[in-house]
Amino acid sequence: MKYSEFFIPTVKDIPSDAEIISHKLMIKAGMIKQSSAGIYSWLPLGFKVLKNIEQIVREEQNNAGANEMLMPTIQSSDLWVKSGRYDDYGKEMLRIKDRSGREMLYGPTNEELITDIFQTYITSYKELPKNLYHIQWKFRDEVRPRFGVMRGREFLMKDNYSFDLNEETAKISYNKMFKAYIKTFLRMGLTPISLRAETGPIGGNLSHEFQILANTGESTLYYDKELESLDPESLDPEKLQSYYAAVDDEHDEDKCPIKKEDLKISKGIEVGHIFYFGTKYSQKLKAYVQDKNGKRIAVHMGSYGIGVSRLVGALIEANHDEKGIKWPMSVAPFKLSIINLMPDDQNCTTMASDYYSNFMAGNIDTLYDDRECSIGKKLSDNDLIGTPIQIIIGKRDISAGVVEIKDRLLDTSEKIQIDDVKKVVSKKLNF
Ligand code: 5CA
Repeated sequence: MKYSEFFIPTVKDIPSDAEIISHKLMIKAGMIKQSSAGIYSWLPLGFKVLKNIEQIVREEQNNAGANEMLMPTIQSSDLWVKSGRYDDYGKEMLRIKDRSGREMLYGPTNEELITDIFQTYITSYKELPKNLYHIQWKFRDEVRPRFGVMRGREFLMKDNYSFDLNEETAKISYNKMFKAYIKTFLRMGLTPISLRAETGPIGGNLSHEFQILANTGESTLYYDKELESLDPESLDPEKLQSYYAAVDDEHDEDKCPIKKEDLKISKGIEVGHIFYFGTKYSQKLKAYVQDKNGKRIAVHMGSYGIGVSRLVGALIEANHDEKGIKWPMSVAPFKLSIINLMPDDQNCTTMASDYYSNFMAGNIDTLYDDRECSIGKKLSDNDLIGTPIQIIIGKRDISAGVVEIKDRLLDTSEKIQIDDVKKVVSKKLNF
């Protein structure tokens, strides 16, 4: 993509209600525009990151055997009345009437709808287990939407639902998802910390929350240091669940079961939450299957959520400096910027175009900064939007036979011989 053709409305003045760094940087980098409280338009740069995150989430769900589908955002109230949550959900639920006066709502989550789909088609234990998910917008009329996309009213969530014959197999499904979650966050270059959690309005008695470490996070976490060095190839959910981890109001120094030298204290942000709630919804919504003996029994269910749009903010909280965002390679909107400092100079432009076509041909998402603007603005914009690797092409460098390569993540800048540039950059990009 040529910068001159791309729409990145970077801005200098940040609205005063942007309190946290990710909110400020998302506005500054032209990623989002608020439409009304807690509701945002995703501008091209923000949308690219959202899609990259969504794709990692999708791949790990598919790897774990979950089926992708899509349920509507608008639901009828009927199933919610049956589950008993139509009243329980209170003001957080956005209620709408259609032209015939039927009560509808903008879904805050999908336990009811998916249970109804399940019971329509599945009647035998032979078809279990099943795991279904979608990545869809949700609406929760939060009392205080704040922190940009981190606590929105409209937000993108990946939610899936597992169906099993009994508690034992339901726990296998739960642990599969647990593992998929850790892998998902590790792929994004984050450090996930899993904690036992409250179940709240979703219900049930087994639940884990997934926080990621970020110095500017809202919660304070106390946890076993082992949780910081997980190997994605050998994750054992049972073992991970046995490590100590607690949020500050649950942590008691005197009762903490691990040695002081093994205890770490860091800030975190909740990005995922999983629940096992047994037959809570299947009983009320009649999701029964026949077991081996022909007896009809209610299926055991779990639900699993990842805040896809929240992750955009959380990733920035975990990866930024005073110049702007530092995207981990796996989610970066552009992996490489080619910055032509002198578009008027034939040598600079020939070289920049050559690198651009070379890396685009290699399927590297590249931003070619071909704008007619000051050198300072070019450099600061590319740092602000956080491109991990930047090739900086200037007239004086070319005369000296070199090109500058900046690594935004390692915070290094080196002058590389022109002939070596493609090799060095390809290595950094892993391609
Ligand atoms: N039905 C269950 C699991 S599918 C559920 O709704 N769980 S949840 O309420 O914990 O939400 C799942 C994830 O969505 C949270 O971990 C969080 O990352 C994200 N989330 C929840 N509320 C918001 C919000 N207001 N803004 C942005 N993300 C949110």
